[in-house]
Amino acid sequence: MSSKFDSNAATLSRFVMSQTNDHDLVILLNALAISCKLITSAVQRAGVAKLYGLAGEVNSTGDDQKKLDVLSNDMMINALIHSGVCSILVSEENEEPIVVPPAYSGKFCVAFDPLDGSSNIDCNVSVGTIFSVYERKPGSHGSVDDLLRSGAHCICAGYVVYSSAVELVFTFRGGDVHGFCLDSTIGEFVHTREKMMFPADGGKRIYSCNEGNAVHWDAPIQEAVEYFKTAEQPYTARYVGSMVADIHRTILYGGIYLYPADAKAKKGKLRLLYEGIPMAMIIEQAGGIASTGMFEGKIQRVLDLTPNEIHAKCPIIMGGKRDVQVVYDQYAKHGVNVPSL
Ligand code: AHM
Ligand code: MG
Repeated sequence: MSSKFDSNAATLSRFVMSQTNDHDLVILLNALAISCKLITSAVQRAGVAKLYGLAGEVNSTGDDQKKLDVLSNDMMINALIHSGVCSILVSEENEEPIVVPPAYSGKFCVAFDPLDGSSNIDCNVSVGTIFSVYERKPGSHGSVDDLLRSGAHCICAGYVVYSSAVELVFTFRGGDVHGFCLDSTIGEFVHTREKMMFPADGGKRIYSCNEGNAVHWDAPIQEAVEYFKTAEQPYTARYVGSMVADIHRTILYGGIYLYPADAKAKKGKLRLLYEGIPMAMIIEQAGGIASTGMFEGKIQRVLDLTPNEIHAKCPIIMGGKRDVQVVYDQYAKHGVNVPSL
């Protein structure tokens, strides 16, 4: 008999426990989920709680920090420290790594952007949280070296999109991508999407980028975007300006998301540890392509990059094979060696 009450709720914790025997990993994902529930509450109550606007600080990358950025960051740091399973945390909002006091220290190292899409906070447009998890190297007590490793070392990555619904998407290294919606009536993330994959036929023809930067792009990127607009089956443009929302739509509907390097930002805008690696792992495990486009003389896979510092940046070209191929074709026309997809 159908009922609005579920007597067998497939919660996130239950799912994680079914996937791993590592109890510390279960505790870690629980702490991440709790932080995201706290952030949900802050985002949803931002107006009444007077949380719009600037905090008066500038973050590690030189961006103005919003009050919600600071609060979300504190929520994540506190939850992760007290989980007892982390030794080092790096956040987009902190210049320096956060070393967990010995009394709480554990084996995981976590990188996160607590509230991605800051420019959208004050007008209630979707924002998100992004995280990636690493294990300490053998013998290490937890240092930035444990995080300054290629994406191949990332053991788990996820994001949460705070939107008309709140959805957490995550994957373990080498595994499927799963989605969980926050059911506010029980305060739990519930398993709603099994094995998320890019649409097999490429899906909707959507390109997503900040075209305000077009004059600074290299010729192949300009030509690819021109192709998207003039192709026999033209693409449509969608750009939220919150990476989490744009990537979530790209996985579900198809298309391509670009934040390329350009003449004024040679490494692009997005951060490798907080945005590039976690999103690349999710995109690839959902059947998509996560490329840098032209970066430091060649086209690279984001997951092959090794950050040289915790706030290192990287260009991003992520999407379905059909659409990333369009970008590669333009590079090939300019004589660049492109990987085969
Ligand atoms: P943030 O972490 O400071 O919010 O910056 C990251 C955001 C991404 O979510 C988004 O894709 C991009 O910056 C948008 O940048 P722009 O405003 O230059 O288009
Ligand atoms: Mg941010």
